[in-house]
Amino acid sequence: MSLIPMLSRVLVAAVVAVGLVGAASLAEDTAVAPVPVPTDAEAAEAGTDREGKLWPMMQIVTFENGPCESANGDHGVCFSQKECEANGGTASGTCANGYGVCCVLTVTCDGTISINGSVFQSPGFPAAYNTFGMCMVTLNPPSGTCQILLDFINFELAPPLEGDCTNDTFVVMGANQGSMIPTLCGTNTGQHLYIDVDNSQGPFKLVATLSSLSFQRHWKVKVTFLDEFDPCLAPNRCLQYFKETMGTITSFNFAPPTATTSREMLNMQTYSICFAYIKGFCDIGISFSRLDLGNVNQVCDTDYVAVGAEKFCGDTTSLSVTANATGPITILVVSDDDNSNLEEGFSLSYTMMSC
Ligand SMILES: *[C@@H]1O[C@H](CO)[C@@H](O)[C@H](O)[C@H]1NC(C)=O
Ligand SMILES: *[C@@H]1O[C@H](CO)[C@@H](O)[C@H](O)[C@H]1NC(C)=O
Ligand SMILES: CC(=O)N[C@H]1CO[C@H](CO)[C@@H](O)[C@@H]1O
Repeated sequence: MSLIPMLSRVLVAAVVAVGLVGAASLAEDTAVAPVPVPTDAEAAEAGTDREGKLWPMMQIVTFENGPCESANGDHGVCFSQKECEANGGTASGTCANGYGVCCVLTVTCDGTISINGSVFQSPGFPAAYNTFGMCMVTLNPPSGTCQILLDFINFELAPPLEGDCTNDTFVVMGANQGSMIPTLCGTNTGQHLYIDVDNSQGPFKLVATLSSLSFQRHWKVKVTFLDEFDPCLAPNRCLQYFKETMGTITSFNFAPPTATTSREMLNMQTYSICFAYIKGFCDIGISFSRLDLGNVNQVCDTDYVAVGAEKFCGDTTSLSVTANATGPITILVVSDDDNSNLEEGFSLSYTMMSC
């Protein structure tokens, strides 16, 4: 698509003068914005025509439709007030130095998402949603979209049973043929997925299929559309992508177990975790605080984590690896269709090391 960001234009009336005709039709949008209002004398001087009438001083303010944080901490998109209303959003707080509103665009079951930064959430969020059946949204990405980023701001579905998502599932449809997007369930708050769609005609859907099991299920998934020039784009075929020099990574459904949830590796996973290349940094130090996956005798066949070409499995709370920087550094995660041992998965922290 383009390098040109989506923009809003707001026509700002600094002085509303008598005799102003047709200003509303000039404007794509108007706002009374906190520009300094001139004194009467200044205004008279600046805006008085020869007949002595006051003319308004109009100014068009342009700002980018970037991400913002709403008054109550939600994720929103910076829009003009009118654009926010036209798109069915809820304005909460301001952005762009007060010229825009932080517009929270939430969509729920049977909705469609076409605006970058919209959120798919369960009805009544954060209350428990206990309606049996399917709750899905259709994604309608702008043309040129080659990747869709899903951020799980909140994600609680019924837990797996021996690694299988037998009760609830969350499925992404429309990814490029051949990319294996894992079926998810359990707790995945804070996780993210990059979905390659550059070679797919869609349809693109996020589908939550909910069992009749009564459960505190609720979710909130932010949808970001990325085009091929986007600096946020992940390398192709990476399900997860980490761009900071340090951070923590866990397997899906690795949250602390509660009375109704369990920390359990999900079955049938094969995905790559990738790291950004940051100037000045070479090797990556990887330190597992938990690795509970596959054979304890270190024969890593169908359940393992591979750092480069080296596979790791077993049951440990301390394991450190240095990933060499020659070529891309990736972590491959693999699990088979059986977790009758209730293996937990993994949690690691990583640090990019200076060259
Ligand atoms: C899923 O549902 C089945 C049938 O209701 C039940 O036996 C099973 O324990 C449930 N699994 C979980 C993880 O709650
Ligand atoms: C969507 O928003 C993100 C920032 O949240 C931005 O990086 C990206 O370029 C936007 N995508 C499009 C297609 O405008
Ligand atoms: C070239 C290089 O940096 N090699 C290192 C790769 O990582 C191992 C540890 O996993 C080191 O022992 C090598 O020196």
